[in-house]
Amino acid sequence: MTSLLVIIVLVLLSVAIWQMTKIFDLTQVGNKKDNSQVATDNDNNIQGYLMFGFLAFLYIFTIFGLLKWGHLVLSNPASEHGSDYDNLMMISFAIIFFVQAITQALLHYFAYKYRGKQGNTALYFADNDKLEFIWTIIPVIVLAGLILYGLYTWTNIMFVDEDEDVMVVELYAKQFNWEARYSGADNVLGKANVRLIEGVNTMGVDMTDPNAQDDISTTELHLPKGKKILFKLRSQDVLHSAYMPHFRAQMNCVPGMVTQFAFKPIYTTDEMRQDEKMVEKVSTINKIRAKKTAELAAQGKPGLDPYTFDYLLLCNKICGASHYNMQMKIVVDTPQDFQNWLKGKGTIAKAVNDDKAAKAAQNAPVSVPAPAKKPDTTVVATAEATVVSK
Ligand SMILES: [Cu+2]
Repeated sequence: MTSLLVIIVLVLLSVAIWQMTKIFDLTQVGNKKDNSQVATDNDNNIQGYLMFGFLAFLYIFTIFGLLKWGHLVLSNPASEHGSDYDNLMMISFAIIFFVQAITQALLHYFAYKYRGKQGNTALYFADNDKLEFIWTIIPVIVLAGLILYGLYTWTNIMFVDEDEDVMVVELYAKQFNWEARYSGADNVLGKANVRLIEGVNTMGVDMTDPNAQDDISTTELHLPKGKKILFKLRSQDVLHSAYMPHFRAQMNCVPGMVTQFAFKPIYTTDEMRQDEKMVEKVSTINKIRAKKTAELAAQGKPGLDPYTFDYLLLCNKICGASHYNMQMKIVVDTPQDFQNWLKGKGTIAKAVNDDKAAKAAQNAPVSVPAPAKKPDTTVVATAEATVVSK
């Protein structure tokens, strides 16, 4: 409501200023020698100089932005391929900055040089093959180089060696959270289908598949340092995107198909917390939080907890109302800590069986026949059918 009022006030203010300038123009009618709408040399000179003003604004804002916000970019990638990815981005940025610095200067300089002048006529200039060849061939070479380098980097990142010892983990996206499934000792994920989702089997794992028997589902993603992880990605409902910025990894999760991405984590969560740049970033965040806490305390409200760094899996596709909060904590452990963590987790098969047993126990009294009578086979059969269908 407040923003609507602000917008209305701003619109009314602009109308008022516009009307005032018209009144001012009317008061000047008698004084002006030239009241035509055709630009004079003086007007064109002003426009020409304004071109340089705009050019200066572009350069100053770019440099200011880099100095003020440049430190906000993520540093030190936490995956093996991360530095290749960062190099590709830095080279692309360097080329873009270099080319834009030159072309913008030329564009604005020529706009100034060939500004309108009284009596000037346009020169008819058909073409110049040499000039056209130069301005075509240079971008062709630069872009082809960049594209080839990009393809080479992408292929390297996406390549998963069949013989390499990778750990298969599934990430299951749904509105609005994530689940992870570890493939267990056989390192093969059991089949899964959205139609099989029922009760505790929240990922729709096919419990008749032998490969599914040792699968483990978790709501926190733990990864062992130094081991290549092959992520298999699925979605339960709409398009999501698994985004792990610190590992420079992102892949869409598409309903009805399995996508994949692999990377090797190279720093544990603890190591990343001690990284110089990360320490700096965390202390900046905590300074902001401390300031906010002081403000909240003044209003008698509880303050904010200090921030501690954690890797995150985020959703990077706008998938609905709570998309902004669709995240899962990632912990990179040492291989030993990872094994200890995983050991404590029960399999999905066990959870499903326990659930079945609990439900069967609840239904059991119904199926117990009265001792004196002949066993009522229809009731037993119905109870069995109920258990089977679960
Ligand atoms: Cu999402």
